[in-house]
Amino acid sequence: MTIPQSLAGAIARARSVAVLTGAGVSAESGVPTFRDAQTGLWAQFDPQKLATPDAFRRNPKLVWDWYAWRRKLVAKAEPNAGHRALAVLEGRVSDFALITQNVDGLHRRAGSRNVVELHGNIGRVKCSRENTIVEHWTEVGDEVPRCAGCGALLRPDVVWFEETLPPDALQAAEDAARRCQILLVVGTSAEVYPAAALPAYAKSAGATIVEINPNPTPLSDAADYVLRAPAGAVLPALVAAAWPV
Ligand code: BV8
Repeated sequence: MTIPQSLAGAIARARSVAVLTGAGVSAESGVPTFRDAQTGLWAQFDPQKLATPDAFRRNPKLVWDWYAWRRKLVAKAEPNAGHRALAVLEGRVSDFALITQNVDGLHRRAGSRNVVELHGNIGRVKCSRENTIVEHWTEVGDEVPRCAGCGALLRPDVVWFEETLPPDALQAAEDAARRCQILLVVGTSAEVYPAAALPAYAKSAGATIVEINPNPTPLSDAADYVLRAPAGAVLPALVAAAWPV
């Protein structure tokens, strides 16, 4: 993967870098992206129709089982070279922020520390009424487990469509987008808001926008650099080009 010298030099000199990742950065870890066709039992379902409060209200068991299936997939997945390169990059840049739309926790498992999880984390479960995080729960037969405190159904601690993002996370992401000199946008179809608005904030603040994605997205035309290849190949090459050994 050849990295333009001008980009490698800009990365090496940058004081402040932000990264926005989507499901594509976990694709090479075997975690299906949101728009990949789902497999097996879930092939018949559209994730955007399942990841909603209404779906959970109408059929809590179906939604609970979908997340249990994805949780098992994520537990078996390992961070890939792209995740690891971002952890290395964090150590090389004085002001670094990793903003992710992913709920799989793979950035932290790869060693990234300043991770802003815009859409929550599939590994966490909370009470659907009190929003308190529940560490342990018992699954009784086919029932969706309930909160020991108030009896309400438990649910994954993720942000569904039509739900607002955690205000602190969104604020941290917007601040990072506005202050960075370079924004890497990796593995996202750039269609889900308000995350998809972040590159515009960075661009209007004068940042260099770099899209890393094998496919075009609505962001491609606005990007200063478009690296049309998988994140697992591009990100390690970017770090190697910026800091040649
Ligand atoms: C909200 C958690 C206020 C759950 C997810 C304008 C402003 C504000 C809101 C809206 C708006 N317009 C519409 C909305 C509503 C909605 C929205 O954006 N809809 C879209 C579909 C138009 N937004 C919301 O509802 C948000 N809430 O704004 O609250 C509000 C309140 C009421 C009414 C309206 C607004 C909440 C959004 C969060 C939803 N939750 N996830 C879960 O995971 O189960 S989003 C979910 O989809 C994922 O988390 C992910 O973030 C997103 C999918 O996006 P990607 O990550 O980009 O994944 P995708 O599969 O699409 O693309 C993968 C890309 O990777 C592809 O481009 C592919 O080419 C690339 N790729 C593949 N392989 C590789 C690769 N790239 C690199 N390397 C590879 N190897």
